[in-house]
Amino acid sequence: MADLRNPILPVADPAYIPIPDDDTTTNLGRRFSTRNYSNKLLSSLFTGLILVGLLLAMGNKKSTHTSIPVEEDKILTQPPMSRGKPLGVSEKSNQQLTMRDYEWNDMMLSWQRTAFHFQPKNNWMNDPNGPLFYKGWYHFFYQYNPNGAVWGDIVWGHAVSKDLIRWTHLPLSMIADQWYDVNGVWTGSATFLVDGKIAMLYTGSTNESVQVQCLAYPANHDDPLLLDWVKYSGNPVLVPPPGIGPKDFRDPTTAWMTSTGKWRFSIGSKIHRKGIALIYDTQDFIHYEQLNVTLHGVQGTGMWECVDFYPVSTTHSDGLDTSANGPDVKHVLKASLDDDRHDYYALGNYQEETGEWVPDNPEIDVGIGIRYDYGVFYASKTFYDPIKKRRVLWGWVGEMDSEAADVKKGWASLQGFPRTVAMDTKTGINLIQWPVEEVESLRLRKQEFKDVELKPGMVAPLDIQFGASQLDIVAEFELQKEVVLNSTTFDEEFSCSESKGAAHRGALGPFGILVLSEESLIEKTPVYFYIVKAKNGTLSTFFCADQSRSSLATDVNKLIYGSYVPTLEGEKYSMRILVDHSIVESFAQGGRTVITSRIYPTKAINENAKLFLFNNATEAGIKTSLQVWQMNSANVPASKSTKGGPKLDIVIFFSLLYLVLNFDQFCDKSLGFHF
Ligand code: DQQ
Repeated sequence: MADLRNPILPVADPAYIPIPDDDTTTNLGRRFSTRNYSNKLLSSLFTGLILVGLLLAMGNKKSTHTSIPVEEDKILTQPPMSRGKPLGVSEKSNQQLTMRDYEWNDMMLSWQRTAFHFQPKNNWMNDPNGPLFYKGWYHFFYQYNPNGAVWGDIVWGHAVSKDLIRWTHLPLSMIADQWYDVNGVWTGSATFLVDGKIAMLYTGSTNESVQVQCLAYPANHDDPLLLDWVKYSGNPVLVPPPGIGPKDFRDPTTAWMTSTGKWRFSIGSKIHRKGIALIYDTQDFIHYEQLNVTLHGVQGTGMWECVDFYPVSTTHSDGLDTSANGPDVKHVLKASLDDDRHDYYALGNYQEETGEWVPDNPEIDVGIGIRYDYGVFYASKTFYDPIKKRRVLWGWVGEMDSEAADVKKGWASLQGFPRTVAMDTKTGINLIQWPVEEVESLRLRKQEFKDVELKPGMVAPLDIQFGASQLDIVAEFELQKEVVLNSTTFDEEFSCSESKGAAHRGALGPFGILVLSEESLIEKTPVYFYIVKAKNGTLSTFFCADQSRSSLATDVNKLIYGSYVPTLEGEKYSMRILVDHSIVESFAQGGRTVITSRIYPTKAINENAKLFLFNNATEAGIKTSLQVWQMNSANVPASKSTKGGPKLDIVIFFSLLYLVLNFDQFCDKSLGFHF
């Protein structure tokens, strides 16, 4: 029987013990794991054998399928059922798609799966949760539906990696088995305590869909894989305070240490239309004191989800521990806006005495200014990596196709490739995001193109020898200087999303790269710069990605994304693009502006995916140099099953790994048998 006390914390009576459902009372504080000693081992093996048999039978049956059956001429007359909103969380379905279902075939759908982005083997995934580094392993937890490819039945998935690229998927770490989280084990964050132990705070959606905060901790801190988690017997540790709606209280941040030795953290909320970050102090993660101020709030921004709060150095690009403070430090406040499902951040100063954070520039405050990413990127979370002294950013990249297609392919959502995040010490007004350096270990063959010149209106194919579905592209562009100086075509206003995309011609742009393009350009995704010259001669740079001609399919979003990107005197226009099948991540000017796109071509797949350079400016020619690497695959191919369930060999492998790693726990402890 597990010890009901919290071993990571001083023993204390819970401040608040709500009355649980009758039938769950006896479960309080028990470990999730059902495995304990030898009788459990036997039952596990027996169950495993049955499972193996079942999977074998399923596998044999599936192997006769060559393609996924498609329903004839199905017209979507109704938008898909709303996901999330009724339970008091942001919309999780792609509500904008009411068009005719496209007839996706198996080849197109299997191409969409990625080679080096994090994704579970099947089913639905959303927010990153509690990322951390522990005893040699990067841990990644995430919102996961084990029962299907749409949002619902949310629990915590778990995977580990040595390099943030090659992941080993582990058993679920937390399931919805208590009255206080039976409607979902929602988003949470990890805090390392002074003695190196971990406190995990997460939001539970109760049996009445009230959002409460709960404490969990590793059952065995000696286990580097952190396989078992214990929910604190006194959960929930926090309920919505007076004045806060029962469905407006979620997603605790990582806690940071104040100078008085207390832990402090934030929880997202709103009051009417004002998005706010509530703030709490605690010494033991059991008793909490709400501060009588908020960390921050912005009128008109609606509910703040997945708040993140962390320090950045103003003088160097190394990351800082979440508790760092002092001179040469600014604090980043990020909120995920329930209203538009985008992640907004701002730089500012944190005043520890009052607990308030003040933006450097109130005109670009949280929710009304800068975004991490101008494409698909939400519910993000950072963690401090003490080994590489960097802050790493994870973000959920949802689907932009139809739910029907997700169900057919058996999975939905990706995580953005992990990025280091640091203050841009050159501009002082924005962050820099960049793929973690480990991505370079996936680079295979390289092709280089030097000083390629393109006159206005030209498109040039790039003869890539290794296919164009898995690439790392680094490119630099120069505009003809004399044309830039002498042009009298002024273009005061520009917006990527309100333009005609890459077909919107100006004197000095657009120019860039067509990724995932079919030979005849019937499908293409331009990633490009557009330079605006104002009457006073100043230049502004925009960085855009145009999905409008990316697919012949009728049931995918085809938006045009992008924003302004700071470009300093003398800098060339530079971009880096990671192409990984249906995800394209584009970084401009060293990561000052980032765009993540989801692309669902019907023709520009496999060997038909090509790369082109283009210059659609009307006046300026461009000169380009680029390096293109073929990227290796880090991911295990998906299961063919659309219903879920990992592949048989993987089940066996991980079952054995699981048994070996936990062998001591299966043995009779009285024999003192330990490794
Ligand atoms: N996702 C979780 C919530 C969070 C939302 C539920 C953001 O905790 O607010 O899956 O996507």
